[in-house]
Amino acid sequence: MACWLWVAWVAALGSRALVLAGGMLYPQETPSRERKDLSGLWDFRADFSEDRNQGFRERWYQSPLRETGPVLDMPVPASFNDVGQDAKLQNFIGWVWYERQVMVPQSWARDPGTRVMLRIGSAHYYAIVWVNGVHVAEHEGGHLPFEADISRLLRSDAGEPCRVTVAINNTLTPHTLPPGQIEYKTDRLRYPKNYFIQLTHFDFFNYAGLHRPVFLYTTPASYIEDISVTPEVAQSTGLVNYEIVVHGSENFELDVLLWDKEGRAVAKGTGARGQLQVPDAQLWWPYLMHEQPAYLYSLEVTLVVQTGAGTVSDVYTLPVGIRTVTVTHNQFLINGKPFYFHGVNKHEDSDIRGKGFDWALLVKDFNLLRWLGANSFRTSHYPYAEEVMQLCDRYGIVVIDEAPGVGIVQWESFGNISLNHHLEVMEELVQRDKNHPSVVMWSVANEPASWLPPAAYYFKTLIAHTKALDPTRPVTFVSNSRPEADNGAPYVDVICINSYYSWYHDSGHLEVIQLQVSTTFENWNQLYQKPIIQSEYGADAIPGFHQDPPKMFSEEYQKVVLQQYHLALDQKRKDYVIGELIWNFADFMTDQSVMRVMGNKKGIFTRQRQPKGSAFLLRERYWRIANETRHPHLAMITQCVENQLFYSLN
Ligand code: BDP
Repeated sequence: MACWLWVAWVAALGSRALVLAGGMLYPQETPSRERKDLSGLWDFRADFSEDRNQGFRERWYQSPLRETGPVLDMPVPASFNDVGQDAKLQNFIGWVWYERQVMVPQSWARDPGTRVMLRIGSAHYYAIVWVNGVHVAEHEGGHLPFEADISRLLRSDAGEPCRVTVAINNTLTPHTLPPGQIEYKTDRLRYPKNYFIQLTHFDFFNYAGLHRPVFLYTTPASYIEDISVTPEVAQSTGLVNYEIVVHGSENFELDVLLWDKEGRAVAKGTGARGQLQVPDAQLWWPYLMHEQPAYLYSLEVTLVVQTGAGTVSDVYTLPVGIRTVTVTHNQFLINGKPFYFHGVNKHEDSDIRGKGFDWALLVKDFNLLRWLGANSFRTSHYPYAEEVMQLCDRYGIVVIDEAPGVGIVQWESFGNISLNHHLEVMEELVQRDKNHPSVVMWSVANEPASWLPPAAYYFKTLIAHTKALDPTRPVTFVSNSRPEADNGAPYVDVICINSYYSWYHDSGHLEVIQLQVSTTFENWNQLYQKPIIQSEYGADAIPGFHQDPPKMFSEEYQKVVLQQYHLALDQKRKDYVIGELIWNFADFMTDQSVMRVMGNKKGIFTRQRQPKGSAFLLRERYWRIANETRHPHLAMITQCVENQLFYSLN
C-alpha cells in the first residue's frame, strides 16, 4: 500500500531532495523512548482452505487464534517454510496467520503523553495487522518496515494483554515486486481439482513470514519524526547538512549536537534545518581504504516542547558518517579517491531460518567478509535488514542498495500498476536507508527484460524519481542485456553487468571466458563511456567435488572460471572497470528444478558458511587489490594486511 505522500521540496546540498511524509527512524531506546522486542514464539496457522480465505470469513483476528482451530509454535523472526516437517507448509501459497499476546507496561497504556508504535521490520509479502481485533495497518512488499500508532487502542484496554495478529500472504503476481504468477493447472487427468503453483522469474526460494524483528516502541506525543543527513566535505572541514521533521507540535525548540567517538561535542546547531561544520573532520572511509575506516559521529537531536502539562523532550541519536560519493565517466570516487568494489553479492538465506534475521549469522557473515578482504556488497535482490546496514556503517562495508525489482521480465510487469508500486518501494527504501554512509548507490532492479520497448519509459521514470528522492547518490540497475539492446542503460550512472561465460553459455569452455568478458566490457564502454561493474559472475561448485582437469560443478572449475574473469578484469580495472562482485557469497536455497542441486551452489562459502577452494583464491586477490590501491601515504594499511594474515595463521 502507498505509505508516503509528497509534502515538500527542501534544499539539500545545493540540489533539491524530494521529502516524504512519515519517518522510518529505527526504534531506539533513549531517555525519552522505550522499546519492547516481540521476538520469540508466536501462535501460527496456515489457511489451507481451498480459496485460502477461511480466516477472513471466520474473522480469525477477532479472538485468540487458538480458539478458532489448532495452532503451531512459530519462531519470529524466521521464515515459516523450513522450521517444520510438513512439505505442504514448506511450499504453502496463500494466507498464514501469526498471533502474539503482549503485556504492555501500564505507564505506556495510560499516559496520554506517550505514543506507542507497533513496528514490523519485514513481512513477506502482503500483510494485514490487527491489535485486539482492530485493523491497524496494511502493507505491500516484504523487506521493508512499516508501523502503526496503537496508542489509542491501548488506552481503551489499559491493563489488558494486547493481542497482535498479523495475516501474511506470499502470493506473487505480475504487479508485485518481485513479480510472479499463479498458474492454475486445469487438466483434471493430470492434476487434482483447484491445483495451482506459484511461478517466479527469480532464482531464490520465495521464503515468507515475519522475517525481521517486531517491536513495540514509544515516543512522546510530540516527537522527532524524521532526520535526514547529507554530508559534504570542503577541504578538511566536514559539513553535515541536517533536516529534522517534528510531529505533534508547531511550538518547539530543536538542539543538535554532533559527538565524536571520544565523546567530545564537535559541532552544534539549533532549529529544524542547518549545517554543522566539523573542522579537521574524520571522514568515513571504506574498509581497507584507511587505517581508521568507518569513522562514525553521533548526531544527538533533542526536541523540547512546551505543553500545558510542562516541558516534554524527545531525544534521538543518529550515527553519522562524513563522506562524499562522485561518479565520473570512468571512476567511482569516495571522498575524492578512486574506489574499486572488490566484494560479493549476498542473499538473506540460511538453514532452517530461511530469510529470518539472526544475529549469530549476521556477525559470522561480517567476519567472513572481513576475512575475505571484501570491501563491498550488493543487497541482491531486495533490501536487507536494517541491522545489516548498521553493521556496514560500523565496519566500512560499502553497499549497493537494491530494491526487490528482480524478475521483471513480462510485458505486464512494465505497466503503470507495476511502475507506481515500484516508485513507492523506492520511496520506502530511500526513506529507510538514506542516512547510512555505507550506502553509496541505489540499484532499482536486477536483470529486467530491459530490451523490451516499455523498459525505456519504465527506467527513465524510476531512475529520475530515485534521483529526486536522493540527489546525493548515483542510481543503477543490473543488466544482463546486450549494450545496444538495453533500453534502460541510458539512464544509469554506472553500468552494472552480469555474465556467466562458460556456464550458461559455452558450458565447459573455460578458454573463451577472457575474450568474451573483454569484448563485453569494450562494447559497453564504447557505447556509454560510463564506469562498469562486473556485478555478477561465477559458477556452481558442489563442495567436495574435485576434478582435474576441471569439469563443471567441481571446486576446480569454479576456481578457473574466477581466474579467467580476473585476467580480463585486471586488463580493464585501471581503466573504466570499477568493481567486481562475485556471485555468490554463499550457497542459497532456490525452487526445485533440474538446474539446481538443493539450491544454487555458486557460493564461495557453503550455506553453512564454510569456505570452498574459491574463497581462498578470492581472499588472496582482494587483499592484494586492497594493498595495491591503498593511498600511498597510508602505511598502516600494510600493517592492517599483516594483522589479517597474522589472524589467519593463528
Ligand atoms: C543471475 C541472477 C541470479 C542468479 C544467477 C544464477 O541475477 O539471481 O542466481 O543468475 O543463475 O542471472 O546463478
